[in-house]
Amino acid sequence: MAAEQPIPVYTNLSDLYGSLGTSLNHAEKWNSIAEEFQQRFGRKPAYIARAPGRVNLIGEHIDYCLFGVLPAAIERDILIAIGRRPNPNAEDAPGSVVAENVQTKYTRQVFAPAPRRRASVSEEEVRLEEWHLDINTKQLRWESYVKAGYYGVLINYFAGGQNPASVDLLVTGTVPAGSGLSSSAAMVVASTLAFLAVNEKLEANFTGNGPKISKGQLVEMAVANEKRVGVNSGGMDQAASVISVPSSALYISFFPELSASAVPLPTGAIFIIANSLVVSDKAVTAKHNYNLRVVETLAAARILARHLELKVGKTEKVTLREVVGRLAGEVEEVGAMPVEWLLETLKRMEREIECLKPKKSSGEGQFGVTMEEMIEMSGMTAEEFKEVYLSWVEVEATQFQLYKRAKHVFSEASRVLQFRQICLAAESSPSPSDVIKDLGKLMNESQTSCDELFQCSCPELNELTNIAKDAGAIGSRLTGAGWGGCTVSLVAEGDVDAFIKKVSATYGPYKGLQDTALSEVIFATKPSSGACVYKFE
Ligand code: NG1
Repeated sequence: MAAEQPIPVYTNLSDLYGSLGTSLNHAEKWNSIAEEFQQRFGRKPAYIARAPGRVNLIGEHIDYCLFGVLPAAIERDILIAIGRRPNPNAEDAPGSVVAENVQTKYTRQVFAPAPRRRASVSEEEVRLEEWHLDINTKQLRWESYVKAGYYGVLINYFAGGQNPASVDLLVTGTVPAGSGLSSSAAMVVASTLAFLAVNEKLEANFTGNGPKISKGQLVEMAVANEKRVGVNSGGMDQAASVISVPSSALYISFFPELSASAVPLPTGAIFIIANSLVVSDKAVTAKHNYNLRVVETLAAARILARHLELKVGKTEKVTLREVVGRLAGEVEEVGAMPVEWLLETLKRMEREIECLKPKKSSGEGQFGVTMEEMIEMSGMTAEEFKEVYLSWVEVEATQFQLYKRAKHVFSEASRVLQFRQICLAAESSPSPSDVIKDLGKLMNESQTSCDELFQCSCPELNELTNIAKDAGAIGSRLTGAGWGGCTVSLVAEGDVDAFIKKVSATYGPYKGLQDTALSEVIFATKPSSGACVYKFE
C-alpha cells in the first residue's frame, strides 16, 4: 500500500497542518524554525523536512529477524530547515554543509563530503566515483545523524561526477534522544529528505522505476544511512517515520519485502508514553547490547536451520523468519504465508528451539553457550563462522544466549500477529473492554519476555511498567530497543488524568517535576502521519 506512494510535498501550510492530523499546535513550531533560519542565515529556507518519532506498540527486536512489527508515528518530530548557500565562498568545498541546531548544547558544525577517486585508473581518467563523509561511530555526536542522511543522497544521486549544492541547515526537534522513540531514525529520515529536497532529487527516482522516489525507497535509503552511524538496525523506525497515517498503527512486515498496512486502533483506550529517564545510547553500547542481539538471533537461525535440515547458503545470513518460512514450505515468489499458518509454525518453533540449549557447558539454567560451542553447533568452521557472522560487526560476550533470544523472537512475533488480529476484529466485537484487556495482556507478556528472555529491559523500566499497572494501565511495556528509554501503557480513556497523576507521584525520578517538565516525560499520544516536506515558494 502506502510504501509505493510518493513523499508528500506541501506548498501550503493549511494543507500541511491538516495532513498532520494531530492535536498539537504545529503552526508555531514551523513558523519559529523558518524565522530562526532567517535570523541565522539571512534568508528564508527553501524547504523544511519533517520526520516523526515513533512508539512501538508491540514487536520488539524482531524487525531485524524479518518478523512484522506494530508501531505508530507520534506527534513529536524532527524538523530540518534547509536552503542552498546563495554565494558559496570560492574556498567552499562542493556540497559543504553548515549545520546548526536550535538546542544550544548541539554546537554548530561545518563539514563537506570528500570525493573518493579510483586509484586504479590512469590520471586522465580519474573520475569522482564515490563520496566520503567522516562519521564518528565511537562517540555520540548530533551531526552524525545529519551526515548519515546526506551520505545516502551523495552515494545514490551524485555518483556520476555531479556536485551537490552547498547548504545551510537548522535542526529542531521534540523527540527526546536515547529514549526508544526513534529520535535517531527521525533525524536520519529528516536529513535524507532535506538533502534530497534541496538538491532537487525528490522528483527523481534513482532506480528509474517511476517518476518520484517512493516512501518505500526512502525507507530503504534511511535504513542504509542509519547503519553508517554504527547500529545494524532493522527497518521498523524508518518505515514508521515515513509511512504512518494518522489515527492508526502500522503493521510493517519485512518479508518477503517491505510492506505496510494501517491497523485501526480500538476506541476507548489511549497509549501513554512515560520516559524512564535512563538514557540508552544504542550506538555506544551496541557491542554488548543491540548488535550482540542481532548476531545472537542470526546464529540461532543458522543452528535451527541445521537442526531442521533446511537449505542455507554457505555464506547466507539466514534470519529466523526465513527459517520459519523454509520449514513451512513457503514460496517467497508467491508472497508471505497466511497468518494462521505462520502462527502454527511459530508454535512449532517454540518447541524446536530446545536444540539451542548448551550441550556441553552446564550454564546453571542460563542456557548460554560459549563462542566455541556456538560455532560447533552451527556446523561451520571457525573461519567461516567469523567471516559470516562477526566480520561486519563488533560484539563482545562470553556467553551467547541463543535459546532465550529465539524464544523471545518467536513468541513476540506471534503476539504481534494476535494484537493485529484483535485490532482488526475490534469493530465487530460485542465487548470493547474485552478487546482492550486482550491487548493489554499481550503488552504485559511482551514486557516479561523482553525482560527475562531478551534481557533488554532494565530495573527502571521494570519499575515504571509495574507502577503503570498499579496506576490502572491495562498493559504496559518498554518501547524501542530498551535498556532505558520509554514505556508505553494502554489506559482506558476515562482514566488518563488519574493515571498520569499516580505515576508522576510514584516514580522517583518524576518527583518535583511540574507542568511542562512533567508533560515532557509522561504524555498521551495519538498516531500521527509520516514524513513530509514543506517547500517555500
Ligand atoms: P530504537 O532504539 O527505539 O530506535 C531500535 C531499532 C529498531 C528495533 C528496536 C527494537 C534502530 C534505528 N532502531 O529502536 O529497528 O530493532 O530497536 O525493537 O536501531
